[in-house]
Amino acid sequence: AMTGTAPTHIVLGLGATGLSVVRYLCARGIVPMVMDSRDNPPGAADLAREFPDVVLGSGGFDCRYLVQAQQIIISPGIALSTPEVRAALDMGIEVIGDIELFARDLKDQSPKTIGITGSNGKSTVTTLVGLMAEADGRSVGVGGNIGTPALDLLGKGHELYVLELSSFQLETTQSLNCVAATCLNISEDHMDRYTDLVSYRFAKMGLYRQSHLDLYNREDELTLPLEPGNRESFGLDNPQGDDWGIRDGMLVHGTSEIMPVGDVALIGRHNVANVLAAMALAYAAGISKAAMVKVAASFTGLSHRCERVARRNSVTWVNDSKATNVGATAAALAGLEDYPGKVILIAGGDGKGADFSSLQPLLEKVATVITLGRDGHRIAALKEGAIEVQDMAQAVTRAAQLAEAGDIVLLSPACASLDMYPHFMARGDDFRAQVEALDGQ
Ligand code: UMA
Ligand code: ADP
Repeated sequence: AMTGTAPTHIVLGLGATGLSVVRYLCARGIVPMVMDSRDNPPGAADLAREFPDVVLGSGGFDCRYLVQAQQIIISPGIALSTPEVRAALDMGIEVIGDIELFARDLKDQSPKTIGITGSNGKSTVTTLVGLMAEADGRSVGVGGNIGTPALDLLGKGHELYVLELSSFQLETTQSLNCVAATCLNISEDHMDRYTDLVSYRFAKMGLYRQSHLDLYNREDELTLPLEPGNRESFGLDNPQGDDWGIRDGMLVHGTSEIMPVGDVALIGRHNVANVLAAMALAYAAGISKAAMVKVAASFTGLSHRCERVARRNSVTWVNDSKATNVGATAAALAGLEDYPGKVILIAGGDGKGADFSSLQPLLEKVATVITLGRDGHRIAALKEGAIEVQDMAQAVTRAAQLAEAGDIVLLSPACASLDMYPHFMARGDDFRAQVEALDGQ
């Protein structure tokens, strides 16, 4: 039971973010109260061990405390429209996210943050910029939505921070002071949390207001800043002015040539766009061209993103488990348009309220679609002869029966994994394990 005087600070959500906020506040002498709607929040054991004085209320949000707080720090997994949160907001209580705490901590310093948002490619670009900074000899902190909570990066003497930012995090952030920031692309995602694409896009666009340089994608008009400001663009075509692009087979910045496109180690056109975006951001932070080129020519990608995990009997198996929305799966399929063999696609999972119909034309190139998960049947409906299965083992077995030499089997679900797995990594690992298990058969 919660007794005693009401706490001034309440942390909502006890996942990775909530724990990082408790750590941050406690280190500054503020003992918050924590609430989580889950009966057994994932951070409960860590909290009890590290911070025995911090009270945890689980299984719901207690309005009696919320309406008395000075400040509520909300986790990205909790919607601002949650009734208990709305009640506090209506009473004028400040509700902010962990990224806003991070921003306020750095507010009196010269800008040293690079912010990256978008529907797809965030983790790839965030990693590229971090590696470029390291290759340039900088002490850099890389975190945010990519995994390490932003607050955990502070206090380590970093001269630069590279943050991956989700639309959820940006909804509760106003004070970032970015050297440069980008919205890489906008396509439908998280339609279970947003009423429409406009409100989802609006959340992401908020990042530009918090940046000295707005980097947008000139091939995606939805990424264009809504307000005037210092801006630059990237794209796969010939750029104008000081923009970033491709001319005569070379990556270029304005009139200056950087490297041949063919030397980029990542595969796929969308990844060339990611490399250009990373270079533009790195350049804004003063990172040397040599460091950018070195990383672009050597980084072959993160796992679970169009990752080749096996080649057996001349069939290639690709794990793209991180494709948790339609746009990412569309990019993977577009990259295979000229593929000479058959493509077998494994898709489905938690669709988050998405409209899958835009996938239909791309499925023409696919020989067979195998679906699984809660919303798999909605993808199966888009392709004649689609096969619905119960789990990954069945999906991989069926794919192996259908695939012939020269074919490719692609796991690119267009859905979140949470209906069947704890996260997309577990789904990709299962795929890989099932493919490896084929060898024993
Ligand atoms: N939840 C509840 N009740 C609560 C709190 C959370 O049911 O009281 C649920 C949420 O609805 C969600 C899950 O718990 O399904 C996790 O939410 P969380 O806010 O506790 O998440 P954290 O563990 O703090 O992790 C968050 C990001 N997660 C989300 O935004 C959902 C992580 O991004 C991020 O790495 C981490 O902070 C550090 O910054 C993950 C993610 O899936 C990878 N992000 C989404 C995406 O990329 O599509 C946005
Ligand atoms: P995010 O962090 O935004 O989810 P990732 O870099 O982890 O982005 O990639 C997620 C998925 O999106 C993967 O399936 C990947 O192949 C695909 N992807 C990466 N970059 C792009 C892009 N620029 N456009 C479309 N899809 C992309």
